[in-house]
Amino acid sequence: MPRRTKFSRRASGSEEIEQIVAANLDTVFLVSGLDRNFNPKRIQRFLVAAHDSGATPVIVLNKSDLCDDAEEVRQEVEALAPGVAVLITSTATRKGLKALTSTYALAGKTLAFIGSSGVGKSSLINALVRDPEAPLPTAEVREKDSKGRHTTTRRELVQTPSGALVIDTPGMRELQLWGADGGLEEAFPEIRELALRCRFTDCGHTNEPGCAVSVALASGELQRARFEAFGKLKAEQDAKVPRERRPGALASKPSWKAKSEGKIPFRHRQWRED
Ligand SMILES: Nc1nc2c(ncn2[C@@H]2O[C@H](COP(=O)(O)OP(=O)(O)OP(=O)(O)O)[C@@H](O)[C@H]2O)c(=O)[nH]1
Ligand SMILES: [Mg+2]
Ligand SMILES: [Zn+2]
Repeated sequence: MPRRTKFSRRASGSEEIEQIVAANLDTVFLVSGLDRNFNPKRIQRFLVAAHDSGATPVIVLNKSDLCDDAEEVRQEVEALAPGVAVLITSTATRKGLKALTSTYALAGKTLAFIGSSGVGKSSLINALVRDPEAPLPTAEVREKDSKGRHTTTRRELVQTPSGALVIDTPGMRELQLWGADGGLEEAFPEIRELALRCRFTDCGHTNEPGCAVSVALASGELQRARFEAFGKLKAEQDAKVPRERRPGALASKPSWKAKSEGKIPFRHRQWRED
């Protein structure tokens, strides 16, 4: 089937290769464990890739039985992920599993569980699929740091009793951004909104005149931590995502020679049209 959505990352190794983790997803569950695995920066990074995928991201905070105040963590995560649903689950107490089934595991929908090793992706899928005959393998995490043991080693698609298709994926050691399909801007909607009001369409939000982002930072309307997180991911994306993979970009950059011969106009700053 043609790919409608795809969750990609840069394959590990030195070469610039796209690894498509899963395609045609309706929902991508970004799973974290509420044990020592919890890492808000990682969630933010996964969120950018999930927004780029075209599927709807949902953040799953699993192992709530191991956390004294999951609601407090939920609030922290909601602030990192405006507009994204945050679910609190536990395969041990079955908390949140009904919501997962009744809202997302619907007939004809395709879901994938993504996250680092040991967060409980396979355990959650086993709970959804409820097939005691053939459960997906799971294994205990390391005591001292809650690190998983990379138990799932291949991607696998299973069906729930309701008719949803669920993809289990191996735990990711790292997620390097691949695409640049607007996922970063979607993950930081308040910055996107502000940037639309900057005078220059390609404003770098540093010292440009008429920069709405700088004004919002100065007034405290925009949190500096949010802007810095955005800036780091943007720099990574700009450094790693070659121009030709950015949306609307030319397949190859016009050469300096072609430019200087006047065949291709020099790129110049454009005023935003009102
Ligand atoms: N306390 C607690 N343990 C859980 C929960 N969910 C999963 N676990 C345990 O966490 C360990 C890792 O679970 P897995 O399902 O294998 O994790 P995974 O994300 O699939 O890991 P990889 O396949 O290595 O990527 C297992 O020992 C599970 O029993 C939970 O909600 N609470
Ligand atoms: Mg697994
Ligand atoms: Zn600006």
